[in-house]
Order: sequence, then C-alpha cells, then structure tokens
Amino acid sequence: MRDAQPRTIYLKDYREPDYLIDRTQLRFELAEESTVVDSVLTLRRNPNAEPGPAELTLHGTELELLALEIDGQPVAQERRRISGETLHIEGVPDAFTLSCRTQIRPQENTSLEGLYKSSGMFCTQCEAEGFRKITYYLDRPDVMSEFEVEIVAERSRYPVLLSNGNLTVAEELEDGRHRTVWHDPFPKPAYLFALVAGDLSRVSDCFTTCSGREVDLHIYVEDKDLDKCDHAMTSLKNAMRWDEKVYGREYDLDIFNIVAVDDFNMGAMENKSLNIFNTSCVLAKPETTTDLGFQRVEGVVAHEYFHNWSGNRVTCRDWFQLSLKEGFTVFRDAQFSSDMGSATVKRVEDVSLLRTAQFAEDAGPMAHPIRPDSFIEISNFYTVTIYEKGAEVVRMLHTLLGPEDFRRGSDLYFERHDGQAVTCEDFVKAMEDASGRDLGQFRLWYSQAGTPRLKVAGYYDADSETYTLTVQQQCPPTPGQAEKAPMHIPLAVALLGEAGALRLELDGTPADPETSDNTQMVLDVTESEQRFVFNNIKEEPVPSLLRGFSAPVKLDYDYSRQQLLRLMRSDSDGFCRWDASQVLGVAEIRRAMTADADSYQVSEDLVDAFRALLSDDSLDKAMVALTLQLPSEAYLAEVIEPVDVHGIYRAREAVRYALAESLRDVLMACYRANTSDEVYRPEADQIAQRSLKNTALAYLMLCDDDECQGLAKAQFDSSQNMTDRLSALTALVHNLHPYHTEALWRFYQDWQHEPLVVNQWFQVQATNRQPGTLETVKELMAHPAFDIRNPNKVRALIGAFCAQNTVNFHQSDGAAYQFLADQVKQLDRSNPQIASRLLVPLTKWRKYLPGAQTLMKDALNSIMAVPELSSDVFEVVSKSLQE
Ligand code: B3K
Ligand code: ZN
Repeated sequence: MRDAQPRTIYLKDYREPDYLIDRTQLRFELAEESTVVDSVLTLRRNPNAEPGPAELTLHGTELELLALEIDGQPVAQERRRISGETLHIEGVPDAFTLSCRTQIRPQENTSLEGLYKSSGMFCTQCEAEGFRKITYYLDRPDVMSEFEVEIVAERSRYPVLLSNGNLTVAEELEDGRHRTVWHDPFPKPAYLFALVAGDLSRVSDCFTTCSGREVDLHIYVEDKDLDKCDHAMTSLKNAMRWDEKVYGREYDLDIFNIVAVDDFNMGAMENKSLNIFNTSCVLAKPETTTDLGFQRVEGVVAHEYFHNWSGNRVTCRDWFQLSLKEGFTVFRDAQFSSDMGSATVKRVEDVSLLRTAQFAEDAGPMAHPIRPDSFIEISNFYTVTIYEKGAEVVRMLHTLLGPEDFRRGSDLYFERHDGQAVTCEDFVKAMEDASGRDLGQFRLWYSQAGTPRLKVAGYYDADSETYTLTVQQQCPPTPGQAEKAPMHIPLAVALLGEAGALRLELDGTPADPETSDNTQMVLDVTESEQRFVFNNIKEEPVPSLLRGFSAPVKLDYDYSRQQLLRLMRSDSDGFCRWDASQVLGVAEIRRAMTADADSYQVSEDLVDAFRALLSDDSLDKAMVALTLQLPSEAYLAEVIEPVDVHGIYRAREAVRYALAESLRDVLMACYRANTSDEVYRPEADQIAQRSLKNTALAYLMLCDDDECQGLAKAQFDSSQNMTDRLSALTALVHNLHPYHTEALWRFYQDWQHEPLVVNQWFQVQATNRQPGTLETVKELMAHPAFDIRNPNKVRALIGAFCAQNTVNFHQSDGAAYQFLADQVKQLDRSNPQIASRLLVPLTKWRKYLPGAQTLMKDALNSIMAVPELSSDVFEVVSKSLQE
C-alpha cells in the first residue's frame, strides 16, 4: 500500500492515548486462501488522557473488515469511518468491549511485516507498526495489554502453533484441524506480539534460574537444520546466566522459544518468550558457518534475550525513544560478547563499524540524534545511530559513573519502571538519582546529532614539571541543527613515559590515595575549549588519548611518526595500539595516493613495525590480524574527502602489494605456524589463530611465486570448516587465480542445498573488486538460487555489491548507480523496508567527486519520479536530495 502524502510525525506532538486496552483476545483461523482474525478488546478511557470527544481511533491497514461490535451490538456504518491507516468509531462508552473480525492475506504479504508466510510457515513481524496489518488496534508502544491468543489451523501442514506466554490449551478438532491457546501474563505492547504456525522440528534444553525456577528452552527450525542449533542454545544459556550475574535480571516465564525463518527483514525480533530469528542469526555449524557467523549468532541470541528486560519488561513510550531499548541492549550484548571472547577485538570491531557506517550517517542527509525529533517512516530509524551510537552513549554513562553506580542506576531503572512504557529521560534520571552525578549537560547526547571533533594539543614544561593538554570540541551542523552546544565528553587519557604509563595528578584535583591505578584518568570535557594540567611529570610523555574509544568522537592530535610507532608498540590500551596503526596506515595510503605508481616505496618503519608484530608470539593473534589489515576503504572514505574512490583503492592496493613483497617470508612463516588440524571450536583462541592465518593468506596471494599461489588452492581443497574454506575461495576469486572458476563451481556443487552458504557464495562474487563485477551481479540475479523476495539474498548480492564493492559501484559511467535505482524501484513495490535500506549508498552523493555526484543525483531523481513511492523510500530519497 502506498501512502498518498507521507506525513512527518514529531516528538513534540506526543499525547497519551485516549483509550487503554486492558485485555486483548485474538483468534486466528489460518487457511490457504486467507486468514480470519477475531479480536475482543477490553477498552476503557485513559484517566490521564486530555478531555475530548468519545471517539475511538484505531490503527489498521490492508485489512478487510468483516464485523464490528461494541458490547455485543453491531456498530452502525454511520458511526464508523475508515480513512488512510485508521478506523474511527464515534460515541463509544468509557468502558466497553470491542469485537472485530477482519480478513487478511498473509500469502500475498511480501513486505514481511504483519502476518506473512515464509517457506510454507506462518510467522509475524510486528515491530514497529506491523500489528496494524493484522487487526484494528491501538498500535503504539504505550498501550500495554494482556494477550490471550487462540490459533486454529490444519494439523498436517501446521503441526506447531505458537504464540507468546504459556500454552493453556492444545486440542484436536474434528476436521483435521487443531487449536492451541496461549496466555501471556505480562502486559505488552502489540509490537511484541508473535505467532508461528508451521511444520517445525525443535531442539530442547532447560535452564534453572538463580531463584531455582526451571525454564524450558526450545529452538524451532526446519527438520534439515536440527544439526545447526547447538551454538544458539549454548549462547542462550550463557546469556541467561550472564544477565543474572551482571545485571541481576532473572527470566520471568517457564518457557522461552526461538523460531528460525528464512525470509526476515532484520536479524531477529525479541517478541515476548517467542523470539523470531532470521536463519542467518541462529543456525551455525562448523562446516557451513564462519567464525564471524558463530559470533553473530552468539551476539544476536544474547541481544534478543536481553531485551526481555531492556525492551519488554520496560518498554518505550513512543518510537522516538527507540534507542532507550536498542542502545542499552546493544551495550549489554557488547559487554556480554567481550566477556565471552576477546574484549579488545570486540571493541575494535565495534569502533570500526561506528567510525565507518555511523559517522557517515551522522555526516549525511539522514543524520539524526539518538532520540530523533521527527520522522516520516519509523522503519527508516532502525539505524546505526539509534543502535550503535545509542550504545556508545550508554557506554559513556558507564564510564562516567563507574561499574558500581552504573549497576545501581540500572537496578533503579528496572525497579522504578517495571511494566511501564518510558522515555530516554527516565533512563538518564535513574542513572542520575542512583549516582548523584549531574547529567544535565550529558543529556545533549540524546538531542544533538553529528559527530563532535576533538582537537587536542599537548605541551610539556620541563621547568615546572607540568604537562598540559588543551582540548577543543566542535560539532558540525546537521540537517535542522545549525548550532551545537558543547557536549559532556568523557576523555580517557594516560601519559606514557619511557618506562611505562606515568602516575597522573591533575592540577586542582586532590590525589586519591585509594585509587591504585592512577595511570589512567577520565577527563570531563565540557567546554568548547579546556585545559588540563598534570603535575609532577618528570619527562616529556606521549599522550595516549580516547583510551578504549571512551566517546564517539573524531580525535585530532598531531602525533609524530615516532610517537605513533611507540603507541603502536607499547601502549597498554589495546584500542589505542590498534588506532595508532590505523593512523599510520592512513598516512601511508595518502602518501601512495600522491606518489607516481612507479615511484611509491613503502615506509621502512611501517614494514619493521609489521614485521615485529608478525614475529612476536606473545601478542594476541586476533589483534595482530586486525592491526595488519590496513584501514578499510570505507574508513578511508571517512577521512579523505572529497572521496576519490578509485584513487583510494589503487593506493591501498599499492601499499598492500608492497607490504606483501617486503614481508613475504615472515608472512609465510606466520601462515605455516598458524595452520592447525585441531578439531574446530568457535572459541577465542582458535578464532584468533584462523584470523591471523587468513590475513597472512590474503597478503601472500599478492606475491606471484608458486609457493604463495599454491596456498589458497591447497587450503580450499583441504579445509574442514567454512572460515578457512571461504577465506580460500575469496582469495582465489578476488585475485582471479586460475583455479577460481572451478573453485566457485565446486563450492556451489557442495553447498547448493544450504541457503546460508549460497548467500556467502553470492557475496564473494559481489564483492570482487575486479572489473566486470556489475555484469556478474546481473547474471547472478538470474541464477536459480537467487530470489528477490528473500532479504538475505538481496543483501548478499545487491546489497554487498553496492555497499562494499566501492570501485565497482562507483564505476565512472554511473551504470551501477542506475542499476541500484532500478532495483530500489522494483523492490519498493514488494518490500519497502528492504528497498529503503538498499538505497543508502546513493544518499552519500555529496562526499564524492563532482562527476560522480551528478550521476548519483540522477539515479536518486529517477527514483523520486516514480509515482506512489512508499513512505520508506520517499523519506530517504527526498531527504537526501534536499539542499
Ligand atoms: N527490535 C528488533 C527490530 C525490529 C525492526 C523492525 N523494523 C530487533 C532488535 O533490535 O532486537
Ligand atoms: Zn534490539
């Protein structure tokens, strides 16, 4: 359904609902042609609502209304009116029962929102506003209701019938059908409702909570996937235990179900006790899943489980508060993943995502604060800003308050607001009340968009033995926010002396004898310009700044090369060590960009530093791997503007080739030393080893001697796990190795029955930087395994090509821009959410060289010219074309 005139919704217009729904009874009769939904809602006027007419306005879209009664009496046509997405009923009593019968067609629902079919099963996705595609309702998160759900369906096709809460009835009906009834005792908003009906098998386990309650755990999948559930189950139990230990949060029902579906717009959904997952975020086994895939399953299973408290028990008042649950829950899952694996690696991965995708969003036409002031389509706001920057804001609170006060704050938040729909302000207030800290200025992080830039300078005065850091902050304008006020930025620092980090004594702050680690300090940066003086500094130090990436900001400090090499070698903060290598990498690539192709010589000191990393067995292998990987093209596009995509790519390749050549022998030794025939485990030590080995392989494939060129083929032919096999395939394909065509063919033959592996096969080809990839992508779209209705396939082929394969996406004739525009136009008719996400690379047109800008705008304008665009695509295209 297209919206005639997409309307902007403002946070400032928030009003409490006029009516509340105490009880929601639903009955679904699922059938092949259509589904009939009966609802009985127990409504009453909200005592807090503003006075107004006795008129009820319900949300509903794409529904066929079959019957409508109030307290058992049909509602006359003159009293009711359907317009746009609403049903108005006049003259309603203060308390009443509304019975409504609607008919819907899940089989024809390609938007994957509301009730739809995926691989023969019925499933739902209601967040944010999908419930209104099921029945007329107050589809807003501040209306919380107790749900009872009856499902009736043919037993042979749909032996499993699930909804939220506890199973209260399961019985056979006479005509080959059966029914179940589910009751969820916890009042919830409609966006957390879920229903599943299908022919599913399950893996079961149980968990004993800290108070001794037994919880049945089930993962429902297609029968063929039963062998891929163990990792998700282990992750779930680990997450349940962790949340008890770290946050004091116990699970609250006797059952917890996860269902895997193939066609899903997002990663997963936290419906109360019935999480629905994209298969890509739940299924894993060594033969089909990479290390990254295993880690993603662990993280997403934990994320959705953690929502039971941060999202479900305490939910959002309105969708402007989305980061209240998402930012907090991403922070919680990041803490969990750090505890399960390598904390520094997790931090570096998170920062990389933030500094590429989120910083780009914050500098683009869709920039918004983590609590937006307005939106046209809420589905467009499930962004890296809401999620990842939102998590950084919670992390800054954790840094400012310290772990104990932060825990007191979260306890207070959960106790104070259990069962309520609340705001970001309620979260900050709980943190403030529990800690006694003044978070007044800190609140700006919720209302100001844009990435602050910190300019830091250091001055050592040997006579007075003082070291002074001058910190300036500035935040660029973003759409609708020309002026920015200074923010409260926690800046973690240390001063490195010859023999290690120095003891810090900040001028004007009494030294705290209690603190044993006084070599790191969090500075409260609150003004546009501020000076911090450290006393008793006996030698000129190298400052280690923004340790652990203590705030989501850009940092400028004019380090010398020597200082960067020293930080990279000896800073005790793993993030800063890695970051120093990135600064050196950017400098190297910049130099290669300006040098002639023949005259460029790689810097000897960088080669030495990399050699030292490769030769030191005491280092964390995963960090060595990350450090050896040069800054990504996406990150370079953030720091080198205007973005010359081809120049960046050529220069980065030149540096990679030069490093490979200079380090060939030590890379080969590293590759050999990290080759192992241990049985695969998805655990930190092994993951680190594989990561280092495969990083070495990627470099060695750039050397053209037989020994190097033989490695990828041998690894491809012999590897027993998907991490090694896919790395080898990527190395063969991306370097056009003579064996690459056969390897692609063999890979497909081996894995054609595993859709998730086929996605990887599409992705390897879509991200190939060699010329001609656009044509390959178009050909692959006609491959029998491709399906434009399946979001995972679209992301693996079209999404990966447009977002990751920058040299080919930005080919100079603009053909790929037009290709993306065409795909967006087509997808907008079936799945607007996916269409709108896919088009993001075009919206960044302002960053590129003038020729590219014009062609990208042409592509955007051609989308804009389509009549009846969805509100999703309309919002993103129109905002990105605004002057
Ligand atoms: N809360 C869901 C997101 C659903 C988005 C729908 N457009 C997944 C998550 O963040 O856990
Ligand atoms: Zn979430």
